[in-house]
Formats: sequence, structure tokens, C-alpha cells
Amino acid sequence: MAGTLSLKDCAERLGVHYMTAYRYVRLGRLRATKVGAEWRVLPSDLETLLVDAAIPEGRCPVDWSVRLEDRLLAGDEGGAWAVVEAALASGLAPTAIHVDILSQALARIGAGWYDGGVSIAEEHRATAAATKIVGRLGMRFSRRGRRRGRIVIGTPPGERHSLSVAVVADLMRGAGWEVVELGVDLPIDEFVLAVEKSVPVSVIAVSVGSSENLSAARDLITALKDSVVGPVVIGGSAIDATVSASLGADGWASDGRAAVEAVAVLGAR
Ligand code: B12
Repeated sequence: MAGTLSLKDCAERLGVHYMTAYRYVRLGRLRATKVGAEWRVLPSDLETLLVDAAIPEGRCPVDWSVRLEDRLLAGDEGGAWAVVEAALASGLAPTAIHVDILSQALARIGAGWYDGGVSIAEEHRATAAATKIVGRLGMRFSRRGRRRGRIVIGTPPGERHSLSVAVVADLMRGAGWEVVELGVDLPIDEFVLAVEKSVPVSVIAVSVGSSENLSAARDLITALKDSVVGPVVIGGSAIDATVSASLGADGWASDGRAAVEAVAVLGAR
């Protein structure tokens, strides 16, 4: 069937073993059609699994996120990666690792820092270990073939939450976009120039983790709107719907899965 994918292709894109992809088909999680001796999958059905591969409420026998948090706080990079590998082997998609496991573990570590239960050094050590995990998982999101369009992602000046940018960039790559990743803390004129050099751009994504950078985010969005044609989507710990609207963004999303949906809508305009 032209335009369809083999189970081997699906396994590669999901970052799981072939037998795990086969198990998804048997369990009905991945829709597939048997053609002769081979299973064929529509790219849109694979996309659905990639995007929706959240952990079903109450059906996760192991709390991978708590295990990961424990290893991150111990600064145990090897142990943290072993937790991620085990979670992948249990059938979780890389998207779920980022959105449901790693981000949640870091959010609890951040809350611990805020409450005083986690020291600054422990938080930094955990972040260093998390950075290695994001690096190792990155390749699981790279896609071959034609892209849906181009996204430029970065932050306002002053912003240092680079893990958020890296994770969201990976999720967008995984959803089939070409992503120009500008990292963090870029001067506004450099950000605008980079977008202009990347034209045609489907969506510009801005991540803001700290509320102290909201005024710079407003200046960045104003500059982007003055110079570049393209919708701006915004997200990160410092952003909610009200803040997003007050900054002049065209859309916002609360987590990585919603971010992928938001760029699909904005990028299709
Ligand atoms: C790690 C961390 C740091 C590290 C960052 C290192 C690095 N290289 O990334 C360091 C130590 C540098 C740091 C510094 C600070 N941090 Co900090 N940090 C965190 C922590 C623990 C994890 C952040 C992270 O990487 N999460 C993983 C990512 C993937 O998750 P995420 O950011 O939530 O992103 C998800 C969504 O928000 C969304 N998303 C993110 N970006 C985008 C972009 C778009 C376009 C879209 C649509 C969606 C989207 O999708 C992601 C995936 O689901 C958070 C805790 C938390 N709740 O997140 C605090 C947190 C973000 N930090 C906080 C604070 C206050 C600070 C500091 C001001 C502390 C200080 N006094 O110095 C500084 C500010 C630095 C700066 N100028 O930017 C607060 C922010 C509160 C606020 N609203 O302002 C938090 C929430 C901690 C807390 N509970 O109070 N931090």
C-alpha cells in the first residue's frame, strides 16, 4: 500500500523494539492492516499513537516518574537512564517519557526547591542528569522524509530554562516538523534575524520558564510581529492562557503534547 509504513518503520519512529510495535497492533493501540504477510500502518495512525501515548490513568503499574526523580536527585545518570530504558521497554513512547515522566519529575524537584526541601545544589545536579537524558532521547525524535513545515523555537533574553526548549523542539521534530532550535537567552534582534533567515516559517515558538522574563517575552513577541509574518505560539512554566493573551501571542499550550497540537493548528493556517 503506497504511503503506508511497515511495522519496522513504526518501531523505529516510536523508538521501540519491533516486537513492542507488534504488541501495540495486537492490543489495538496501533491501527494496522494486514496486506499479504505484512502489517501496514497509515502515517496518521502512527502520529496518533506518538502524540497520544500518554500513560492511561491508573494503569501504569510502575511509577516511572517517581523512580526517575529519585535517580535524578541522587545525581545518578546511569540509574536515571536505566529507568528511562525500562519505561521504554514497557511500551511507553518517547513522548510519554518527556511529557509524563521527565517533566513531572522535574516539576516535583522544582516544587521541592521552592519549598526548601531540595537544595539548589541538588536541583542543579538533577538538572545536569536530566540534560543527559534529553540528549540521549533526542535521536528518537528525528524523522526522515518530507517535513510538514518549519518551526523556529527559542526564548526571550534572560531566559535560562534550556531543557524546556530542547524537549519541546524534540516533540515537534517527532511530529514531522523541521525545527530551527535557537536555545535560550538570545538578544531580540538576533532572534528576529534568525527567523527572517529561516523563511518560510510556519510557526515561531517561544518558551518562557521564569516570570521574571515576561517583559522581555512581550518585547520579543512585539518585535517578531513587527518584522516577521508567522504565528507565534508560547509556553513554559511562566505562561498560562491569560498571560499568553496579554503578551500578544497567537496561541499557547500547557504541555508538550498540547504544544504539538497547537503548532499543527497554527501551522496549517
Ligand atoms: C531545571 C530548572 C531550572 C534550571 C534550568 C536549567 C536548564 N538548563 O534548563 C536553572 C537552575 C538554571 C533554573 C533557574 C531558575 N529557575 Co527554574 N526550574 C527548573 C525546573 C526544576 C525544571 C524545568 C524543566 O526543565 N522542566 C522540564 C520541561 C520539559 O518542562 P516545562 O518547562 O514545564 O515545559 C513543558 C511545558 O511548560 C511546555 N512548554 C515549555 N516550553 C514551551 C514552549 C512552547 C512554545 C509551548 C507551546 C509549550 C512549552 O511543554 C513542556 C513539556 O511538557 C522548574 C520546575 C518546573 N515546574 O518545571 C523550575 C522553574 C521553572 N524555575 C523557576 C525559577 C523561579 C527559577 C529562577 C528564577 C530561580 C532563581 N531564583 O534563580 C531561575 C531563573 C533563570 C532564568 N533567568 O531563566 C520557577 C518558575 C516560576 C515562575 N513562574 O516564574 C520553577 C517553576 C520552579 C518553581 N516551582 O518555582 N531553573
